[in-house]
Amino acid sequence: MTRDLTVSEVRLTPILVADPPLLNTQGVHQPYTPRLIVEVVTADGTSGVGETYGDTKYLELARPLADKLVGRQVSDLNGLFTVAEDVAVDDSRTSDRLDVGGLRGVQTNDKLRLSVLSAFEVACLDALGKALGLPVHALLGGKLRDEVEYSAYLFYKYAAHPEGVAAEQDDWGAALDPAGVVTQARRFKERYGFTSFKLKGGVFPPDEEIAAIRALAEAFPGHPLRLDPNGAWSVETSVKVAEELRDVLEYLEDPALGTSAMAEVAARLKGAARSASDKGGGGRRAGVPLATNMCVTTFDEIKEAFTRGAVQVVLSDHHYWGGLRNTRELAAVCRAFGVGVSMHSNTHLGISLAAMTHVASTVPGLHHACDTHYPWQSEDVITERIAFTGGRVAVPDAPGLGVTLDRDRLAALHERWLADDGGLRERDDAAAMRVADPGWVTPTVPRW
Ligand code: GKR
Ligand code: MG
Repeated sequence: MTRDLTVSEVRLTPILVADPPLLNTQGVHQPYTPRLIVEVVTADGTSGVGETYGDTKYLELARPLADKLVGRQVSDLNGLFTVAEDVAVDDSRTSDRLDVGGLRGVQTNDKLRLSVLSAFEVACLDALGKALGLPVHALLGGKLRDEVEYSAYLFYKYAAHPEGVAAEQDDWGAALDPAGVVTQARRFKERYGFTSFKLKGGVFPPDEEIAAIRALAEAFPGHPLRLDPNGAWSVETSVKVAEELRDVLEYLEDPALGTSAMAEVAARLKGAARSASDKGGGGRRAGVPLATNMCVTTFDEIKEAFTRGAVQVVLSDHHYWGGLRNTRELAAVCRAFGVGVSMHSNTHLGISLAAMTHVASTVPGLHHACDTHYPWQSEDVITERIAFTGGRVAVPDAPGLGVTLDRDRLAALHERWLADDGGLRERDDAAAMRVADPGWVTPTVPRW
């Protein structure tokens, strides 16, 4: 039977998802974070789902793109990117705003468009896979592994959102010092089996964060550890921290902001390692590798960063790279330059975790556990939450992404979005911090 895979309808559902009070250098997560769920339906009734950032500026791009998709073939993914070129939002709304939490530099229409496109691409792949009876990984050329490893994403955290602010409760408790971070890591290990740990830094003075990493190294000897202050440090501080944690860090993620600063840090670490080995320090590591999800976020940014040796690992985020096929292209470029690849995450639900798992299963040479915020999200819009066993997610072999949309949950989280009149439709970690600390100003220069 020939199926009619013409897109007949695209549904966009903005939602607000509960988020615990996780700290980063910009502030603290708001009690609810916006996400956008995209559903693509074909003429023969097949549907596919995708998920992306849900702030208004993404929604404004998604609406015209949804209209343009109707009448096109769900398999025409390259065409989707061409169609998206005519879709834009008012530039004044995107010009110089830093992306909250991710600090991804200037937000251009191109970057926003790719983040929106990623959800459409994933939804189309899901629908296509269901129509063909094939998992998404098969549409990407086939999985190379049956499970994908994730790391425990540790955050400094308040016990609860400020009193009087509407929020869901969580059972993780506070983590505001090395002992709290170790307790949180133990819980991650007990609940999900993670054996690799990433600490979100840039929150406390570097010496305190060094102490937290040392405490983790002592509690979990030999386990891979990472620290990510989201560019909160000067070059000087970055070099100092990297040298102090040289023996325990798998990599240091975005210690300083931007390619130039990262290139300087990398060069100084290399120089220090060389001079130590000249002085007979044989066996000394060639410097802690630097990873990024902030200075290499588009194909245009690759050349400068790689030729200057600014980063040794790129953390791809399929949302802002424009989807799963672009993620594979990024991985191929990284391979050509001998740069490692892994995955970045922001607050997300199970649809995105499934998409990440499918694409990660197809990337050759994935040597670092991927990041995920998923354990922090107590809510979801799929019928069965995705499980971690031994810190790993089994790669689904069911048709499409292998997830089923829970329409009741989706409707409930959309209701919350509709009811919001308190500014939660835009993620703003600095505003959330000002509720607890009215004098809080988001740092615009390295804090330390
Ligand atoms: O959720 O607070 C957060 C993170 O800081 C997130 O926004 C970052 O994008 O996890 C991300 C990172 O690795 O930089
Ligand atoms: Mg990062």
